Amino acid sequence: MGYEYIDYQKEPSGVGVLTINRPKALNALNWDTLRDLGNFIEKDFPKEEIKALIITGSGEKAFVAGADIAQMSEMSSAEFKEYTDYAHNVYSLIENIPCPSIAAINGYALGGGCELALACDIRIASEKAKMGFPEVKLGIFPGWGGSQRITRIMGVGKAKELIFTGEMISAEEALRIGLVERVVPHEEIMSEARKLAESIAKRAPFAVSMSKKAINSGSEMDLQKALLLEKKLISLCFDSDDRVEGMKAFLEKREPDFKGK
Ligand code: DAK
Repeated sequence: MGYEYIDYQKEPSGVGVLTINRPKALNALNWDTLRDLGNFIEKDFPKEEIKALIITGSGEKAFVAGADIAQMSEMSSAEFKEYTDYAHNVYSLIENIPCPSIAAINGYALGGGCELALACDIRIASEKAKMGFPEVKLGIFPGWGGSQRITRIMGVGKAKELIFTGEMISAEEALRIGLVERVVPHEEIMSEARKLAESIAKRAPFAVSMSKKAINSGSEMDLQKALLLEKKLISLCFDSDDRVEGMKAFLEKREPDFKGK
């Protein structure tokens, strides 16, 4: 695949591990890194094969320390708009991959890095992680989907407190306010993320994917429309080979052999 700033590995369990790899700058997303991430997700991510994707950062200190401030400071308004449009698109692509995504937050997740974690379905943080939106210290605000995704995840009041102050919070505080789902010892971040990904990978992939769609799309609709969507998607699951296999395996008291269709 030949990417300079990301690594990707598929594991035998059907879990993919995507690592943002620019540790010298705490994995800050400059144009090249963002482009590698975008090209990979759009063109090379083997979505038919992968049952859960873990996204993490390279090195001991950071998940992603945000957009690249040095590069941003030199941009014209037009370049800044292009950078933002591109980032919006990449984060939406990540949010909408068919399988669940897990952010394994192994250190700083700031600004655009915290927004990347918010575009994932589930967030697990190392106890050493620090999260926040320092953008207002730089004269901008979280504009890669952050100001919108965070309010949907943890409510308007806390989102405003984090965004208006620009303060970093600890992993424990992130857990308390619902910004992450779990906090684990630093050295166990990848093993815990893998354990979670592998437990998802064992389930019926089509059903997991449809449940993601029902939750993501349904949460943007009024309840009646969302219930109609749920009915449509559950019917698709009922007609799948995996549903036949899952129920048959239960009755035969054996493990199911799901094919993802
Ligand atoms: N950009 C570029 N380089 C960065 C960086 C970043 N975000 N974060 C860290 N680095 C670099 C440092 O400059 C340093 O490089 P050298 O000096 O070694 O060459 C190296 O990484 C190590 O960092 P430090 O020496 O600073 O490490 P410390 O442990 O002392 O501090 C830190 C770690 C994470 C507290 C600190 O590095 C820091 O505060 N970093 C900046 C974090 C930040 O402010 N992130 C948010 C970036 S703004 C938009 C909307 C939003 C956005 C973009 C557009 N639109 C609406 C258009 C997104 C904005 C952001 O994400």
